[in-house]
Amino acid sequence: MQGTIEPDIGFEARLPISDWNGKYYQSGCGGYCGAVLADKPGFSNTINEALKRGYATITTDGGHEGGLGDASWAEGDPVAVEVYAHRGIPLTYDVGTELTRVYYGQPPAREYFGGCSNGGRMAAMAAQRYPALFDGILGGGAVLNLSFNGGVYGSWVVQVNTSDSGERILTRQNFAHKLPALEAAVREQCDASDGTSDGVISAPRDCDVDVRELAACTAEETDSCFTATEKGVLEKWYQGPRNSAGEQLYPGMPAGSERYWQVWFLDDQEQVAPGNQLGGSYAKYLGLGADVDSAYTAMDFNFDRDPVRLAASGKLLDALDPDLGAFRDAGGKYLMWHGLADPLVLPYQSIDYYESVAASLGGVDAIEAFFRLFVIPGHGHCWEMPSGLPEIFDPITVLDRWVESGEAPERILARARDPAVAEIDEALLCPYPARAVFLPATDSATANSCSRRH
Ligand SMILES: [Ca+2]
Repeated sequence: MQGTIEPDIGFEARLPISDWNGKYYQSGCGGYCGAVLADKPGFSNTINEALKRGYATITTDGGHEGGLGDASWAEGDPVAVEVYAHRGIPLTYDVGTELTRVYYGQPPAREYFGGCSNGGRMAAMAAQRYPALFDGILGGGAVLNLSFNGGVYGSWVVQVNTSDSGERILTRQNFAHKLPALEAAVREQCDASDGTSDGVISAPRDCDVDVRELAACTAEETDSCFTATEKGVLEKWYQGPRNSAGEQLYPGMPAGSERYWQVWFLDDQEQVAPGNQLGGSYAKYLGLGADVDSAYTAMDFNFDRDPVRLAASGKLLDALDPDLGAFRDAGGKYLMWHGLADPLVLPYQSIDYYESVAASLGGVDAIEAFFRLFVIPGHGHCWEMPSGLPEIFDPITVLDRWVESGEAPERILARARDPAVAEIDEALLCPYPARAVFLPATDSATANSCSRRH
């Protein structure tokens, strides 16, 4: 069934006609939301995978209509911004659980929330601000620090890839064909930085890519050489945003994330890439608000003056509160994951957040009874395209088993999306700070534990 929840949240609820498992599943929405995507496939801000498993489900448009990369709906509408920030979560919960109760004649026995990207941010908001609502929470690729990831990093990625004459420098047409060679060269540089030369970059933050080592173009430009102009952009992309005093404001593109740039940051002739839309839109409509005029673009963001001006929006929209004590005390379980090669929503914010919760609540040993983070080497942003490494798992089943049994997941078996072209078939994803273990297929029956990590 479809409808609208006050003040203006469009929704679709799908409830099993038979074989209801007695539970409720509420989905988040990605980007700036703006549409009810009830038929979206996979596990990223979707309901059909939960529906197939017998859950009563609901998904929403986040409280407004608009495009995924366009936040113009926020202009002059603080109520819509608050709904998008976090208020939509309990408003949807109240209606979704009531619909379920009326339809089946009994309330759901368990309630879950799941989302990726902005939906992952909503998941964290649910744990932080509404700790009693959900028995279990799934959050992947979460843009926890939305104000800086969107406003600072998003603006930087656009600005340093734009020429003085206003043209985009790296585009899909002129650069996508070079990404495989770039990825291979960066892997060569960074593989061993995590301590193991296994062809996998498992600690991208430990490697500073040196673009001077990349093959230069000489007489003829090929798919595997890089011009000085290209290297200039690459250096800044890997380095990340800095102000004019040279202070680091936010990290840069993860080493190993290159293949995903074509999805998020390389414009083609017809269309601005979604990552470039998202960044410009944050500062204009959410971050700087009434202080900017209608002609404002990402090119206008000032890295000296503007980062502090994002604080008010960050207070509302960022999901960085490390105190999950109320969620823990309510008995909730929180399964978080993040791709280490996510160039859109940098994985370090999930890692840093996990560390902050640990610091706030007695250390990793104390929090892992209710909160676990699984980082996934090679995985990009919410399964946007295959990584070539194991990255497919069923987070709903993992979480549900945790909630029902009380036993936290010690490992998650992930499989490659397309085994025919994958470099490695299977991996054990391990709770942070342990690293994933990559398995030859023949070893999967025997290798069944994550190395101890403390
Ligand atoms: Ca390695």
